[in-house]
Amino acid sequence: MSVVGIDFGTLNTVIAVARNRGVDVIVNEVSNRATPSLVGFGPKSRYLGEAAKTQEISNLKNTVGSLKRLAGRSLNDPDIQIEQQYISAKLVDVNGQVGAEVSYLGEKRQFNATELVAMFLSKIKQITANEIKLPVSDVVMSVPAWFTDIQRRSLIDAAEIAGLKMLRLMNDTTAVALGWGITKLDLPSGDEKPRRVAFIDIGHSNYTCSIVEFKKGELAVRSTAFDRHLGGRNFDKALVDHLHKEFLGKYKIDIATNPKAMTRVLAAAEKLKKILSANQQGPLNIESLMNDIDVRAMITRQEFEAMVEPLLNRVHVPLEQALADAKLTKDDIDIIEVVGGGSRVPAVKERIQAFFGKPLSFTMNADEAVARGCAFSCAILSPVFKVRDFAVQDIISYPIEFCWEKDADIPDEDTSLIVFNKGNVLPSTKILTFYRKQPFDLEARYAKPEELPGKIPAFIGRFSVKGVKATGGPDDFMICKLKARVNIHGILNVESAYYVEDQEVEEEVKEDENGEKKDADVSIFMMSESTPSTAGLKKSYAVVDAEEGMDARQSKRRKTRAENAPDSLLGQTDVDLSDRELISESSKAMDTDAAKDGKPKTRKVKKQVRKGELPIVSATQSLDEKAKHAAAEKEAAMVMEDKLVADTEEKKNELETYIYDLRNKLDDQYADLASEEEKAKIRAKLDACEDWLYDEGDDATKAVYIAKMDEIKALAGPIVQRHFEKVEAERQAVQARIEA
Ligand code: ATP
Ligand code: K
Ligand code: MG
Repeated sequence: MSVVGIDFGTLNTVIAVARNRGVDVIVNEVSNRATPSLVGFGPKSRYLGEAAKTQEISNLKNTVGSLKRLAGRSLNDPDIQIEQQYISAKLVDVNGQVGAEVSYLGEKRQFNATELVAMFLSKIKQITANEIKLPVSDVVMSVPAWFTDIQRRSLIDAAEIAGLKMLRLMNDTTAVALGWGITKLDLPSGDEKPRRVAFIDIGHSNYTCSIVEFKKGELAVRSTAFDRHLGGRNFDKALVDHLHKEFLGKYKIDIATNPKAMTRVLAAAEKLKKILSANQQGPLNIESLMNDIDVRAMITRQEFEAMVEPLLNRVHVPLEQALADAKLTKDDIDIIEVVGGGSRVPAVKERIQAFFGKPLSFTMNADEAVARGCAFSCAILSPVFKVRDFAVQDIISYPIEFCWEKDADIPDEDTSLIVFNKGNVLPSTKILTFYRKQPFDLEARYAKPEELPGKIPAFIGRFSVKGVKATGGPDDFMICKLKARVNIHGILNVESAYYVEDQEVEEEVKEDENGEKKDADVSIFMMSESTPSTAGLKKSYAVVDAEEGMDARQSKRRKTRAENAPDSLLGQTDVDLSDRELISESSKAMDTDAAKDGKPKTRKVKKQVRKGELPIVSATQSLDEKAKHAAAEKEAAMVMEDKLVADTEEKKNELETYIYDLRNKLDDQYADLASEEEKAKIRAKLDACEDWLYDEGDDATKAVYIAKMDEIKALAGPIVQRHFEKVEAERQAVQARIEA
């Protein structure tokens, strides 16, 4: 079982694996430590990763990049218009999600963003499996903190389509923070002031700053702020815009009219940008860019910085926001760690340093820190790997509210409530209480749509609570409890619902091994505040915080606890931590009849006793199982097809090489071992095969190449045998001489 971390970048993807002695970044099939995040399509197969990059210039219309930024988005989103500037394939609408239209296997085909991401992840899976020689399933993958529910669901669907099990989608900077913290042995403990680190990641397309507090064995993200549209590619674009104008004047060519020229200038601009990170000036030369014209330019760092001044002026914004959200000042930050390829621009570093007024740290590998952090997270979450426990507590990026229809029986009921605020810890579970006589629906949505990227709709999901009916009791309402959870991926679900009844019970007060009050009836839940009295019903709901803290430890603890959890009155055993925590919380507030004479302590409490489950029908933005299954089969078929094409190509190459080799050997080591007649016959066969290869045999099947090879081998067999015998005889002669 493997433990894998994936930094799925806009430009490059980095894979890290946990091995016995630590975490290593692995190389792909051409020994690169990062793989281009690109998929391409050809007449016979797909080109994924490096192959897509190699083909890019000659296959622009069928090459798609910026994959993660397409996931879960729609074509009419203004953000997607921005992406189209960086993507050479045509973006189209595919059943509501953006996708690409390409020519594949000689046909026009459309693939949606989830499918495109799945294709790339399936390549990442292959690269990893080839390198570590183990099957790959469990992964932790990075995601920008600003990704919403629908974007995250798309990435998880894509991973599943590719046959990967997502243990966690982890925010980029949180992954960096984990990688930083897990290796530190001197973190503050107990009541000491936590160590505060600002993690800054500037990638190819986006820029994030998280402020994170560390203590021994744990980290808590305090705030995360971002610029969704600031990264290396914006700097490249500034250079391209400049060169566009310069070439118009100097060479009278308009690169904007020629996609191939544009792509070549973009690639050259990126190279020039990197040169300018280390030098005061740099050249740009492109031969025969357009209309047979060679272009050249020389740009100084100063000129470059003037071009990107508007971008540099945005650098301080997320930093300020992150401090404000964390309610901290610059002086509270102990360390500023900077990662991401985009941070290598000297002027960017200068702006960040000027903002904080202190030196920056570059102790982490700028290109690999995210992937390494993800691999650590995967190791922590994986049941098969032992790693120092380190708890990771992240936060929610946008407030989430629930809305429902007014119940006619409850006159002054509200119809919406913000359940998860921005900055709420993640993962987190909250219990919602409703008083109802019949089944009802509720909708979850982002409370501030204007904060969402582009035009992402506020809608998150619709949840129908079934099985609700009038109780026939004094107030006739069923008290319905809904468990809403933002999970470890940052995705919202209503995970379960049940109903309770008010009862007075006497119970023993026990202490469990953690010194925590253990409640026998874990199904019983008491609200600590605003408990509506069923008599004078005022408010129809109450939300009680059941926040979970440190996910890593708890996700393990959770398993054992669920197993050990005593059966409830109804015999349900699937009680999760949040309930238990709630109970211990609310129990504290209760009176206990603590007998001092050694008799068991008991207390009389009014409790809501769990009476039964309520079925929930969820409509979220994940693919349903059937669609996911179909997509997975489609992907698996394409993987097989690609493999067949690759194998065929390999057999063809083998045949070509064999022809060439044999022809040489006939003049060399086989020369004296065959008659002229035999040799002439084989040569004729080789010539015929070669002619065939360059003609109709150029595009034959694997079986045909193998058959051709066998035909030649049959002809050459006797000679090869004679050669073998000759070599063997010589060997024996040498052996005999040694033994004599
Ligand atoms: P994102 O995080 O935005 O999704 P990513 O993870 O793919 O994207 P990175 O790999 O962190 O991005 O960074 C890639 C960017 O860094 C590119 O724009 C690249 O040109 C830029 N970059 C890399 N090296 C240098 C350098 N020496 N000087 C300037 N820029 C550089
Ligand atoms: K990356
Ligand atoms: Mg990145």
